[in-house]
Amino acid sequence: MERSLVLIKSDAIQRGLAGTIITRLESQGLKLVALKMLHLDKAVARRHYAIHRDKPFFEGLVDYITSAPIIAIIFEGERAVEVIRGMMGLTDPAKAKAGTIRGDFGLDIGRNTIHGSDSVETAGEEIKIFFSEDEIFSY
Ligand code: IDP
Ligand code: MG
Repeated sequence: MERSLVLIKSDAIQRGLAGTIITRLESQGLKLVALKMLHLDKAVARRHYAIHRDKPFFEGLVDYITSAPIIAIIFEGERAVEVIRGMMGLTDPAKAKAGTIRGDFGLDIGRNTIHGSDSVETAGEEIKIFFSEDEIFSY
């Protein structure tokens, strides 16, 4: 079964949207197999977003994701990566469709409420940043 790493980002935690976002994903049939709340330090944030390290928004992104706690989740399901990306909507909430999480709750491209892995390969790498094997449940 496919796995994806989801982060409920700092802006969503600050605004009390964690439950709403998790409910949307669970209601779609995605299975919660790991979950933790954590306050990222800058080193882990830089590792998670390493692919963007040369972008002009990188330092702002690291500051934002470390500005408040986040919730990290592993969801499991058929085509979980693609299903979650679809439910998230486009990166920029102004362009994301109504009915998607970013379309409905995102404030701007820097505060777009949720991260979801963009490929099965990336999911495998991201999961290792946030979880050890004994934190992932089978049921
Ligand atoms: P994604 O989250 O939809 O996969 P990416 O292009 O991988 O989008 O960018 C990662 C994150 O970096 C975005 O979710 C957003 O928080 C932030 N980001 C992307 N582009 C910009 C930008 O132009 N300005 C500020 N932040 C950005
Ligand atoms: Mg991405």
